[in-house]
Amino acid sequence: MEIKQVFKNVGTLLLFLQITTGSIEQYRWYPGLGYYKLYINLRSWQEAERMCAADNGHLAIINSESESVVLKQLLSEVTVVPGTDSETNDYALIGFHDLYVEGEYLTVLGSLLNTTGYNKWHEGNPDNGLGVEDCGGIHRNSGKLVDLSCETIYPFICEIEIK
Ligand SMILES: [Ca+2]
Ligand SMILES: [Ca+2]
Repeated sequence: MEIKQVFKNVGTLLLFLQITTGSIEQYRWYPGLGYYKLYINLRSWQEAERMCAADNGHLAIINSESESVVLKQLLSEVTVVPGTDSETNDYALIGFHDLYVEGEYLTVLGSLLNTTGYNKWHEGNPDNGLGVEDCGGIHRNSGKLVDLSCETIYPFICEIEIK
């Protein structure tokens, strides 16, 4: 095989890997806010955060009303996420939790949730449902916050911040 052909094949392989592994190219840029990607692969919260970290990002943190609108918009583009049921389809995991102290909500970057600039809860939340809801999410219709089980698998939204 000619050397040129080898390089071409390596290039094609790299492109394939970028597409299949969820590279930054699949993130969407929103001016003034950052890069976001809705993963429709269903994951538990901690597994989802690991996948965002592998993209050099983190589970999305909402800092404003307009950022909540962006996340809502991403969700609205996938009306039914494959593998979800009528309940889990309503939510996507984002970057906050109360894993350390019940009722004390922290972002994945360690700040208190009520200092992020967006702290609107969806009706009936947080309710620490069944005593196990310590992981954060967003409701697809309201764009507001919910507490969810950390073990249940959901779609999730990663964010790469503007540097
Ligand atoms: Ca809780
Ligand atoms: Ca809840």
